[in-house]
Amino acid sequence: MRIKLINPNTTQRMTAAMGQCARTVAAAGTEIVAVSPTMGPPSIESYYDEALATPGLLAEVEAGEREGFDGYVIACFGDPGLYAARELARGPVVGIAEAAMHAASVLAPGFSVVTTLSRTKAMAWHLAERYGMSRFCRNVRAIDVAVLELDEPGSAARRAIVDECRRALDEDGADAIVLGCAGMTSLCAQVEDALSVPVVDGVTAAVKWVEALVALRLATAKRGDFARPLAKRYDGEFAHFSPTNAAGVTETPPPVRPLRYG
Ligand code: 5HY
Repeated sequence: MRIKLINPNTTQRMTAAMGQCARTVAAAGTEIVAVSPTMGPPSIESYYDEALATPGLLAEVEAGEREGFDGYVIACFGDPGLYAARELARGPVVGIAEAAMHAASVLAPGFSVVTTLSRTKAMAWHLAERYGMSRFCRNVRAIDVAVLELDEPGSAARRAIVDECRRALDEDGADAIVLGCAGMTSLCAQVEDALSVPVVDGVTAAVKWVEALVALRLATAKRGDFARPLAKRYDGEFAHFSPTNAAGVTETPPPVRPLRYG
């Protein structure tokens, strides 16, 4: 099977690191192709970044459909564009936050999320609520290290993550940790060794979830909310994002002419 792992930010070294971690857990016969959009933010650390990363992400999903991918991982902890991606894809689409939270929820009565910037903590709380994970999520913490500093040589990120995790275990009533950034995927084993509790990395959790669903021959329900978007012609810079119908045609309804009286 072929899984497309999409890092919605444009930083290739992060994409390569995620792809490498994903391949360490992928089953024999599962091909992982890790990509980033060519347009958009180099890191996603705000609602604005997330909004502007989504078009490039969706372009990669649409391309993946043409390329025949069996499933997709959205490798950013905000799970940007997840439901829109499910409208475009036939196979399963899993976000790393959703995967990590669900995995942690069956490993411990409660987990804490440790993410990068404090300003993105509310995003994680919103996702826990959306995914029905509020009863398991004990807290969302941040180390206030920028996403692109996580893997810098000599970065204090690993130590900061371990220290924040220790506070989570001591103060939050959490018995497991969810790493709240795709950029932490390479640090997961080191953090888990330091803590001796389950530390869940969403990148690898999402890969195995997609792999399991494809192996079960389960795909996205293409009716209701996740049916393909209605065909229509988009204007301006987004014209090439125009949704097409099954025949591949962008239909434009006839212009509504104003009623004339008298
Ligand atoms: C991520 N940003 O996983 C998120 C982390 C965050 O560029 N990749 C990013 O803080 O939401």
